[in-house]
Amino acid sequence: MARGRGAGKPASAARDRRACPPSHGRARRPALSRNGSNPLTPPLIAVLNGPNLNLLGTRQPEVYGRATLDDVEALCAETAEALGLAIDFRQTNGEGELITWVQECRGRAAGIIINPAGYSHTSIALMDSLKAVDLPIVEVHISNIHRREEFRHLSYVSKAATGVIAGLGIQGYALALRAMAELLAERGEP
Ligand code: CA2
Repeated sequence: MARGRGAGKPASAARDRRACPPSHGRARRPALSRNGSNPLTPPLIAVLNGPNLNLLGTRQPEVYGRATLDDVEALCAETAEALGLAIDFRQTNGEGELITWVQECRGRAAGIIINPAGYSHTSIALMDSLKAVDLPIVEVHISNIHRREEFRHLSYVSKAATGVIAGLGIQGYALALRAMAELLAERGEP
């Protein structure tokens, strides 16, 4: 079974790292109906994290802060619950795996929040996959990529994103979930 962050480690009982899992999965996984097909089921938001974000909190605290990716996941889970959303939070170091997860969101998730990390600045393939899903997409960067090295100023992913949040630390993820709730409401989704 493909698994995201924590490969080889037991996954948290409450949160599965696989985005948009198949509907025959374990009981505690969020149900997969999207777009209000079942108004009692919270819309599922895939929160996808790219390479090296598993290292958060271990190095470069002056750039990325001291929070770990587990802290980010807990923040997202708490925020999503308050907003009536379900999340599927994952991290991968692989470009192909990230693209596969994006593709799997089609017809299963109501929206995508993505911190593509280094692939933001390099991956036309990831951009293409995001353009193909036809879902609201919020791109998040913990740091303000525009105040950093020039090579970080261009994000191909931004060309596919509905909106971008950068430079607000891990609170950017919570803000992205709030923005997603608004985007879904505008679309008439629960
Ligand atoms: O600011 C962000 O969220 C970034 O997406 C983070 C990426 C970077 O390549 C982007 O330009 C901006 C880097 C993620 C790796 O994070 C680390 C954290 C701690 C130690 C080492 C890497």
